[in-house]
Amino acid sequence: MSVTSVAERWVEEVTALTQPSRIAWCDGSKAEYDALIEGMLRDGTLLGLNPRTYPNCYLHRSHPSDVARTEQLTFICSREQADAGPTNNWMSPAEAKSKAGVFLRGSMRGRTMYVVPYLMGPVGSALSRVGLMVTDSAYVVASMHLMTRVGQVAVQHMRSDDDFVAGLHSLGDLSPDRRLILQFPEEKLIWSVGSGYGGNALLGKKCHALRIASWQARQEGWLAEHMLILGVEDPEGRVTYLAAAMPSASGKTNLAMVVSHLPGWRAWTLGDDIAWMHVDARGQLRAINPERGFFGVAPNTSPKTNPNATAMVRSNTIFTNVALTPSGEPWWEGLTTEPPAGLVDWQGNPWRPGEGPAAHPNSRFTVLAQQCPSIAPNWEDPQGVPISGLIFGSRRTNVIPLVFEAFDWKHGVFLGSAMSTETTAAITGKVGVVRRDPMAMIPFCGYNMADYFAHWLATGPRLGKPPRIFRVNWFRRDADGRFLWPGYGENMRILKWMVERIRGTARAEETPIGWVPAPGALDTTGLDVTPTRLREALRCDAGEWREALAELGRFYAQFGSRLPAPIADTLAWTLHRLGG
Ligand code: GTP
Ligand code: SPV
Ligand code: MN
Repeated sequence: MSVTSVAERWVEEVTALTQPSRIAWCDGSKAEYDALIEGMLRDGTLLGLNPRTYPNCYLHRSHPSDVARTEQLTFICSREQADAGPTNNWMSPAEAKSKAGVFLRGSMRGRTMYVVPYLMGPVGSALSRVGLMVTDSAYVVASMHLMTRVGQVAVQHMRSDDDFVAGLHSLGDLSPDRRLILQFPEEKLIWSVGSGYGGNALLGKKCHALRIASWQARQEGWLAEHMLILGVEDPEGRVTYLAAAMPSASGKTNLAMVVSHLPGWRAWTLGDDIAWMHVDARGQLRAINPERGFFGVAPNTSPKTNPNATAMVRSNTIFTNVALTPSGEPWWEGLTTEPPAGLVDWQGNPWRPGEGPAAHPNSRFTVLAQQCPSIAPNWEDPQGVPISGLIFGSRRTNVIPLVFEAFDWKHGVFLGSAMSTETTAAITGKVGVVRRDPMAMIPFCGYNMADYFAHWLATGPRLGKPPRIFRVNWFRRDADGRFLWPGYGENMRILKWMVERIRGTARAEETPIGWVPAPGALDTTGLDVTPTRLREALRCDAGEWREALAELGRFYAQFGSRLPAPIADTLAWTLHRLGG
């Protein structure tokens, strides 16, 4: 492995700090992956699953206090606090390094430090970016193999000596009291200590591809977003590409792999979590998926809800914090209607019904994207795919209709900025609390969100034909708490309406908040939803909206004069239309 001198110097620096006993440079080969797995089977980090029904699949149980992202321990360490903005935790670079330095000094003594060069994005793409991470976790390295392109290929994409994001990761003692996830955008640097889980530890994902990349994207004129990418194919074989932002554990993987019940309509998966989008020379918005695999939510993944995911995790998959059956197979709530007898829970204890979930609600699978039956043939196209529509979705029990369309780009950016959602198990803390989550980026935007809204607004006029922008909510409920919309495969009906809107053929009705499907415009052939319930799902209640927008105004207020005027104006205009 040969890297640049700047990279070598940085590795020397972190070696001096963490004092590992061994250093292993990773080349991303299959032999390396197999050796990592071997070692983890030997030391108990991994358990082998049933080789007949789940070949080359493994179970990892993380520390019980390390099962989700910890946002309260995540900081943007820009030089100026104002550049992190009011929605991010901020620490000065000096204070951050001194605090985390205490946990990192000598943290790799007696351990191996793996040096992992990784590429985010397709090979040969001008939009792909390089990272160089060190870690003392073999589980993290094996996960990076599945989630990114590891090895010399990464180094080959550096455009200069220092063209990489440096990431220092150490497990520390896994205590939340000694855990910090630090992003230094001006230094293209990440320090993460005290967690081995997901977005805290796989530094290519949220730390690099969203927090640091969003900072770079603003400077360089592109967008780094928490979005899935999919292609919708109609019965004539024409494919329309859409990207959709939804908060953590709120439906991206499921929508990206949706299986249609509508004859002739099908979806192609290009990504399930992150999209990097740029405006090409013709003014067309194009998206690449910077990742190589999926780190997906296990609970409720079943042959009924997501047959593609169920099929793709039957081999070569690492499961984290799922339950285990007596025959050595993974299990989670929702996989089958009845839990099998003799389950062992996610912590390795015998499980009995009524004891709480057997699998952790944020249990996950890690698997190569190429294993997905619906993976698009062009998912690694270096040019990316042309995006014709953007979707903002969130998890709301009430207020937000099933689907509606923005009037134009500016209004769509407003709708994205106005998003709120109910929290999920993907983050440590209370589940089901409504919080603001503009563009599903509240935990991931690496800079002041007022500037982020401005950046989105400024992107519109650069586009020859701006994508249509839609708002969705699969999670609206009736008075009895039942979902008004069946979701999952039926979401293809919503995608079909969007594609027809983009083509100018679908009918819609104007409301104060946007275009809602006209009666009969949604294809409900063979759908088991009464017209009354569908109307309820699509309803815009002016009173509820006025209340919600008053709260939104208070959220905007914290940005002060940095909030772009078009956002404030659109809020006032919407309130006026709602009779407020
Ligand atoms: P992250 O990987 O955390 O970013 O999550 P994600 O946005 O990819 O969410 P995912 O698709 O994994 O869905 C998370 C949970 O949302 C699943 O366990 C489902 O229970 C639920 N879900 C997804 N789609 C639907 C839907 O259409 N309707 C309903 N009711 N629930 C859904
Ligand atoms: C999310 O929380 O949005 C995830 C999982 O996709 S993690 O990798 O932990 O960020
Ligand atoms: Mn995510």
